[in-house]
Order: sequence, then structure tokens, then C-alpha cells
Amino acid sequence: MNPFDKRGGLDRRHFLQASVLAGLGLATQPLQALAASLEQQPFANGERELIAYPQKRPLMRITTRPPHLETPFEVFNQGLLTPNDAFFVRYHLANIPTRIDPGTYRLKVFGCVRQPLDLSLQALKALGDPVEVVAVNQCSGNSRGYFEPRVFGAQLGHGSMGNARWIGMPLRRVLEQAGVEDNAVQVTVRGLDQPILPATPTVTKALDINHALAPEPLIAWSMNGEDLPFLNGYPIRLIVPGYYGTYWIKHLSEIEVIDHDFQGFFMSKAYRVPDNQSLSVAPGSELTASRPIAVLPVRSFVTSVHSGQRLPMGQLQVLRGIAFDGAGAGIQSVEFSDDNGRTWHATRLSESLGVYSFREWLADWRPRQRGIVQLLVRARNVQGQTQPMTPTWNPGGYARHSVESLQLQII
Ligand SMILES: Nc1nc2c(c(=O)[nH]1)N[C@H]1C(S)=C(S)[C@@H](COP(=O)(O)O)O[C@H]1N2
Ligand SMILES: [Mo]
Repeated sequence: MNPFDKRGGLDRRHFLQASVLAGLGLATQPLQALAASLEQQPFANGERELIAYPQKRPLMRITTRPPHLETPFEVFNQGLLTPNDAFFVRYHLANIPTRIDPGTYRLKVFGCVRQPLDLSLQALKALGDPVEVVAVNQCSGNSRGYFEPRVFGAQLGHGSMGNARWIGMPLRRVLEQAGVEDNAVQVTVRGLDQPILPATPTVTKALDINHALAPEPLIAWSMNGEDLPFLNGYPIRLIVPGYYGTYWIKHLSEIEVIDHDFQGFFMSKAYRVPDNQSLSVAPGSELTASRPIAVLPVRSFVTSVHSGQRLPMGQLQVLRGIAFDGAGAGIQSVEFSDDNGRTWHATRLSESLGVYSFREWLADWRPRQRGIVQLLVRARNVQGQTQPMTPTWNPGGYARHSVESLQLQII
């Protein structure tokens, strides 16, 4: 079954079969095969059905309309680049495009510019030399399900992140082509998806003009050597290395240069974090001073073993995992602890794929006593930033980055 037409759009009939019908529990014969099984997240109400959408292997369904899918965690142990068909999917608005013709696609650039642009994909690609970067796309709400006390919003595990090799045109090259005027303050971006109700705000995000003119943000058309999967923003999306996924606008269609700070919902109301270094407030308290979420703090995970796993005493294990951050200088070191943080042991870092990429770490470990062992992992970046031991918390359920622990049973 090929659910895609030759021009890269989703075939609506197959799209409906794979998503909406499955979501309503009206599975027909082929769909029973798609809804492969269930995954259990280690927090309340954590059962997730695995559902295959077009171009995607079975992923954990958070919502159906719009599609919101998480990557099963074991994928992060299978390689440093997250395969396109396993990459998570997040949308806010249910009216998403289901068919896109790359031949007539246009990217509009307007506002405080000398020359507004109406670029075809071909014209975009011809503006200059494409740039390649490996970068982590992490949702602000990744790991929200672990928040205690619980908070509103999708109860996500650790699977709303992914690492890919992106190729695209620097946003600044496009802005230079348009000629940014002196009064420019911010650049807003939005894509083709639309709200169902007119009163619902569109997903519009803003970057400060200096950031928009920095080398990092790219208008990407290639992900791990292929066209972007439809649900990850085909045919072009913004990628903002080091920044949370909320800025990585999919199906990018409009870039507006503005002479003021943008006040739209997704900047001034949603996606705001405590205005402090830890992005955290006392659990259960309210946000007072806040700012838009931005750079990824340091995070690290063990990927080679999972909570609840049994391991034999005395047998050598090669522990493996990932670490990353968005500060732009890279990961310096990763340590693990098998005694709840009293002592820490160094790990070996594998070759770097770039400062915005997942970094692999490896360590030899021999469990020395029977019973329950808490395995902790902690990373430090080149700027000396590390991960707090106590869980970070804020009312939006954003930016969890404290040390994660795994419970193993040594037998
Ligand atoms: N057009 C559009 N782009 C969007 C969004 C959206 O709702 N619409 N959501 C953003 C959010 S919150 C995240 S986390 C990332 C997720 O990227 P992915 O779906 O490719 O994994 O897309 C971002 N880009
Ligand atoms: Mo997100």
C-alpha cells in the first residue's frame, strides 16, 4: 500500500484510514495490523496505543486530531540519528494540510523588507549554498508526564525528541535577499496548518532579528538524506538548532519581518517558562516572572537498559546513552551513579556529530550487589552547565531537564 501520491502529498483516503478511523476505534482489517500493540509509560494513565501513520512506523498515539505521536524510547538506543519513520510528530491545530504540491508551493517573505519575496521551492534552493547540520528537535513538553504534581497538557514520556541531519537554506540568506529594513525587531514564522475555529490563534512564532540573522536557523527540506516526511513539515520547515521544537515551524509558508515584539498567543501566553536559570519554580506554585522558552538545557539519558529491567549480579554491562544541550558549544562529560548519586563514574564520549546533536556515551559497569539499584546519569556542557538533581517543575510542564533515574533489579 502506497499512501502517497507521486507529488509527495498524502492520499486523503489512506490518511483518513490510518489516522482518524483508528483514533475512533473503527479499525477495519488492515488497521488492526497498524495498531500493533500498547506501550506503557511509567506514570499514571500512561498506556499508549502504537499507531502507524503514513510514512511512519507504529508510534505512540497521544492525540489523533491533530496527529500527535511519540517515539518509543528504545529507538534512541538504535542509533544517534532518529529514523524519519520513527520521528515524533506534534501539531497544535487540527486543520493540517493533507496534500501539498511542491510545484506550486510558495514561501512568502514580507513586512519590514525592501523587496517582498514569493519563492518557489526551486527559487529557495537556488538562493545560495545549502547548509547541513545535525540537530535535536525536542518538544518543550517532552517528559511532562513525569511532573509531580501533574500539570495540564499532553502527558508525554521522553519520546518527544529526535535527532536528525538537516539540509536547508540559512534563514538569513532569505532575509538578506529580501533586504531587512533598519526598524526590524523580530521575524515571525507560520505554516500551512489552520485552526478549526476562527477564534483559535494560528501557530505563529517569533525570533529576535539578531537570532534570525544568525547562522543557525535553516529553512530545511531534507531530513536524514530524504525529503521531510509529510508529518514533519514537508516540503520545508524552519529548524532552529539549540532551540525547543516549538520554533521549528512546519510547512513553512510565511515569514514576516516586524518592527515590534510579537504578542501572539504562542509567544505571550503559551510556551513561557520561569524567568530564572533553572526554568523551575517550587512544585505546585504559580508563574510570576516568565519569558518565552528558548534554548535546550543540558539533558542525558541511559538508553541501553530500561526501568524495571533485571540484570545479573557481577556481569559486565556496557551502559550506553545520549546527552545533548542547545548552548552551542557541546557536551563536555557524562557521568553515571549506581548509588543514588553518592559517587559518580566517568563515561566515554563517542565521536561528536556536531554541537547540536545527540552525543553518545558508553561505560562499563558491573553490578556489585543484589537488589534494587537506582541508576542515574548526569551530563555537563562545555560552558559548565549541568543537570539539577531535584526534578524541575513549572505549571506549563516545560523543559524538564533534571537528572533522570532508572530502577534496576540486580539478581
Ligand atoms: N506548522 C506547525 N509547525 C509546528 C507546530 C505546529 O503546530 N504547526 N508545532 C511545533 C512544535 S510545538 C514542535 S515540538 C515541533 C515538532 O516537530 P515534529 O512534529 O516534526 O516532531 O513542531 C513545531 N512546528
Ligand atoms: Mo512542542
